[in-house]
Amino acid sequence: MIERFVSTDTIFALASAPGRAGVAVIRVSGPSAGDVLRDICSLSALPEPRRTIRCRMVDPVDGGPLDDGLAIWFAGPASFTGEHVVELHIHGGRATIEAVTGALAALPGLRLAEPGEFSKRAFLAGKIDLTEAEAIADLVDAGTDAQRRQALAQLGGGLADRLEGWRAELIDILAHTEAWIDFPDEDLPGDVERAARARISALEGEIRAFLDDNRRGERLRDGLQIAILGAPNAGKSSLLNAIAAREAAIVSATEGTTRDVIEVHLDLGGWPVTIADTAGLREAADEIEREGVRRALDRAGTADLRLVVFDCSRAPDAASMAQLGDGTGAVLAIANKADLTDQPAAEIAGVSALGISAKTGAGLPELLQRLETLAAEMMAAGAGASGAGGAGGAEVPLTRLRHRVALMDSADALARAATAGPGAGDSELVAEDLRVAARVLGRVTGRVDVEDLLDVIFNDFCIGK
Ligand SMILES: Nc1nc2c(ncn2[C@@H]2O[C@H](COP(=O)(O)OP(=O)(O)OP(=O)(O)O)[C@@H](O)[C@H]2O)c(=O)[nH]1
Ligand SMILES: [Mg+2]
Repeated sequence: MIERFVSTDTIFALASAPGRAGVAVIRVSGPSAGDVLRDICSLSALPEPRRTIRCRMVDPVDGGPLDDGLAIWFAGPASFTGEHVVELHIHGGRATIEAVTGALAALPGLRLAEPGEFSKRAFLAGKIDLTEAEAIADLVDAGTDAQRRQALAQLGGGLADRLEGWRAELIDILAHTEAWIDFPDEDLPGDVERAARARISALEGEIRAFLDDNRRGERLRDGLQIAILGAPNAGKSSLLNAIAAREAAIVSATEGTTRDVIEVHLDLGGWPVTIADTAGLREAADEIEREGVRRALDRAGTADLRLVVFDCSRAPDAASMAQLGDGTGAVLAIANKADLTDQPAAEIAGVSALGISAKTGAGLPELLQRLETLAAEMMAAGAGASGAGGAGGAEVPLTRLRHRVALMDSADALARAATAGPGAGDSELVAEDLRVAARVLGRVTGRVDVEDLLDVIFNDFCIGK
């Protein structure tokens, strides 16, 4: 268990995005937050907590006017960080923000917060667990509705509850196992051991089933990665531009036009998608194009979905056919330039192809619909979610590799525990494996030794990064 943390310094930061806006919010947290509020708003006493007050703000050092705004007092521990917190709602102009933050920085004991420091203090005060802290960062970063819903469900404890449930079950099994270690001769019935092993196996199965989720939560958080591949001049860049509805990539009749990977981020019916246009696949003569082809193949290897584009007025090329037929991952064959032929291929190398014309836009709505369906299949939470708009209340999947690795370690430890031989000596090993399994689960939510993780997790949080 982490020792509860009491900070001695008071931190402040702009909580809203930097730049020009109607309103900006500055948060102050720490022991002297109340003094800051009294001084900056010239109050003789602290206002009622959680009530907005109108406030003519002045520089506490020289009394100069700062702004006319609003302030809210949150008396600790009933605040986000568990400390005394003040929110100042000021006009969102750059000069006003600079004047107020400058005045705060000049006060003794106050300093600018580090990235993620408010959330870190909230975690250390026991207000939120690590998965909830991560959910706050995801909510701030959510660019599509499905991402927002996933982050909100995680913030509501959807993931933490499941993990803590497993940990509680493990601790209970451990208590029984320890009983059989401590009293081996006390004639503990064999069925106690058998029952414990059955529970261990059942838990391992449950965790493995949860892990077998096609990485949907991580995909939704990161966005589905789609790579456009194909021979030079097949119309890959034209397709990217048609999907993005803008001239994102250069199109020309010269083969080998695209060399770098060009990415476009899209919201497809609520699902976040990154589409990457790549260099045409061929034995390139010059060094730059060769590097482009290498990058294209790299993308092909990491993409969640590959769109392999063919010019249907020409014979399919071997490199693109190889992409279709390599048997790995999801692929969609696209027969482009349907406007040039009366009979666009309905099938290429045994894979059914979607006929489109990037030039005229024919077939594009069908392609977009297909992509949206595939995106939903690859990112929607388990049964019950009916698309980006219907994921509310659905189970919360794993959203980070950190969670996945911990669950895999936990399941492996349980597998060892379930299969260790009978006997008192082995019971010790079983108990040790159960402790390992419980510990790695506890690290996901932050219930046990996570000091080494905190900087890694919270430094990643930053508004407007
Ligand atoms: N008729 C017709 N021409 C197309 C279509 N799509 C692309 N083109 C043309 O085909 C040529 C190549 O298009 P690009 O989109 O640059 O092809 P690419 O696959 O990106 O080519 P590289 O970047 O060289 O690999 C251009 O002259 C386009 O105008 C289409 O659907 N119909
Ligand atoms: Mg191109």
